[in-house]
Amino acid sequence: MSESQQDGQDLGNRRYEPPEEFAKNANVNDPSVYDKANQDYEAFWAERARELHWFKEWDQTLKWDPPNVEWFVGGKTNVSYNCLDYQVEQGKGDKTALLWEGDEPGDTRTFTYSELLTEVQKFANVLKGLGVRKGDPVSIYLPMIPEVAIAMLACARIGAPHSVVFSAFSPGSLRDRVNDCEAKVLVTANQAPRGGRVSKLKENADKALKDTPSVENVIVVRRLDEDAPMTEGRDRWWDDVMGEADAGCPAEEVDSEDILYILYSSGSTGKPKGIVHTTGGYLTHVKATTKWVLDLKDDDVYWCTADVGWVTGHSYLVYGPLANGGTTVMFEGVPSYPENDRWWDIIERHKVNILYTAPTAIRAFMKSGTEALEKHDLSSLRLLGSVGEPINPRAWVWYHENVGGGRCPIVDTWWQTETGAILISPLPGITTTKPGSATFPLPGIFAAIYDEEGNEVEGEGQGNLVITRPWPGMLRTLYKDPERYEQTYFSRYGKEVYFVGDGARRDAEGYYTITGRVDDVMNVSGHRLSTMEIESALVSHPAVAEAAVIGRHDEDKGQVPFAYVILEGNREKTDDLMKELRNHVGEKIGPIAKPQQVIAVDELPKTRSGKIMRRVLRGIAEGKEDLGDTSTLADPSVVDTLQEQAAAQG
Ligand code: 7RM
Repeated sequence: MSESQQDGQDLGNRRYEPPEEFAKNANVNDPSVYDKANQDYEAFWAERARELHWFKEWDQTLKWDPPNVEWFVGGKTNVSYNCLDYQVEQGKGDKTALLWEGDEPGDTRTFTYSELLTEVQKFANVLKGLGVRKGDPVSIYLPMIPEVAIAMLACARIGAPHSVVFSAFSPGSLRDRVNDCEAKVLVTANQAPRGGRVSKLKENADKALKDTPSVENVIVVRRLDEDAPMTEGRDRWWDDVMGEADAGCPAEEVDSEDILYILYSSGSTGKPKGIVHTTGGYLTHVKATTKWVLDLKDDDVYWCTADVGWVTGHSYLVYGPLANGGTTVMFEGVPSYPENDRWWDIIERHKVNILYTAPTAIRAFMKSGTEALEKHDLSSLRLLGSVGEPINPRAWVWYHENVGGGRCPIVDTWWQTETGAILISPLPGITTTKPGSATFPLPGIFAAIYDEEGNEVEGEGQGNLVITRPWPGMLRTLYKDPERYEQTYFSRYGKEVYFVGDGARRDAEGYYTITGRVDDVMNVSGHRLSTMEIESALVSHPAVAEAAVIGRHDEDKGQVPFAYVILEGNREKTDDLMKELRNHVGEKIGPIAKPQQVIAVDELPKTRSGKIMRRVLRGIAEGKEDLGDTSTLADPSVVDTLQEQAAAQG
């Protein structure tokens, strides 16, 4: 066994106890919470729900008519009220709710809870003035600026479901999402600065608006003092309508099961799925997990780096922290602008205590070394979070040592757009963590592993991850498509069991490790192999910064593993190294997993949320000319570069 292998294995086998001081002060530090929730999970969630403000209490905690679920049935509440009015009532009016940092360093705006409440009420009145009523979807196509949170909360205030569309999505993606929910109003901005470059957002919106017959009005935020093409009678500037708006708009008393938002999530094929989240259960789950997992406290400055266009931005940048009366940081820019120490500069200047980010970002930092970090005082940090994809042990340990200074627990949080909030994760004051493992289902969450036939895998083992009982934050349906909802999530193992679509492994101590999407499973000569497993074998080699593996069609074996790697900065792309990497995988997993070919590339085709688009890699590996729709890639031009590099090494 080589040194690097031992290293990789050691890392995954390490254990990290919650530091004593941390555990003592943690929001949750009594392990009996697991037993209590196990005994009566409805009562457990009802207790969490009581931490919200309700206009009227519910009559029934849970109504489970598989696959349809309702939580806190008959209860009346309002998300905007909970995030704002309720906080002000508790004396937090002058506390900073939102701390915004713009693309240029030091360009900041802050909103206290009272100020945010005023803006939200005004915008709620603007929407009402445009004829938006309870139940009418509103599309929001805004970058990371305070107005996006204001618009979301204003929708919630009047019971209008919002549909936030990621601002870097193309006009075509925006058009499809607006048309699917038939929004009457679109909220957008003239421009969106990011990384020193400016995108003309309104021009994109206008391209989409050529073909969105439902839209009657467009509100345009003036980000940067520039003009934009405005269509008379349809488009109005945000500042103009806000200037005329009344500052009083009481929150609508909505039903617990009224829709809070629709968030489109691209499935592996065709039409995006409109994931529907409702009010009472969602906020209960999001509020509780922000407090329990992210350990948010009153005096914390909390930074979730996700874009509001993704579910993490909805649940853990906006709703979770505000429902807990916290201070949430929103950053408009990118890690590399103006210098590659921007994040560390933000943490130092704003004294950030909790950082919640994605492994892809951590690996990028890892690749460029620790110099940028060392320039800054990161001692304010006390907890680190990870979300979005499996975090390999080496990145985990790097994050722990270099960002967390060895003192901060890491919560590796597993969840999905569909689950609304975190389901599997450590509780940082209780759980002993192992790098690479999301550890255990949270209290009140019932996960299991099933084999192909639907038998439960007991104890140590591997298979398909499922959730066997409903949870408050779960999606309620796919917008206007209940059949697809049932088909996608509740047909694989029947109507009562939620099929996650991820594989998982459980060790002898019950720790869960997510092994990746089961749709990325390949079958090599009848052997099941996870692409992610091969990827983690590759990234455990010190020469590899990042890896993506696909199953390439093969006449003989059905499929063969084919790997793309990004090398660590100082490594050269030699044939010997490629051979060494193939052997490394062979030794780590077994000869069957050895990639037929390893290609070194400069970049991988990623969506804007950092997920690798394997479909494109498969096409390139199979020499296809037509790679399908690549418009949702963060940078569609990587495709050409990849094709060149593949041809050169093929
Ligand atoms: C929150 C989010 C969901 C998919 C999910 C997994 C993967 C997310 C983790 C993870 C391993 C994690 N929503 N995933 N978190 N895999 N460990 N901690 O990302 O809908 O965009 O994606 O992401 O495959 O099914 S999402």
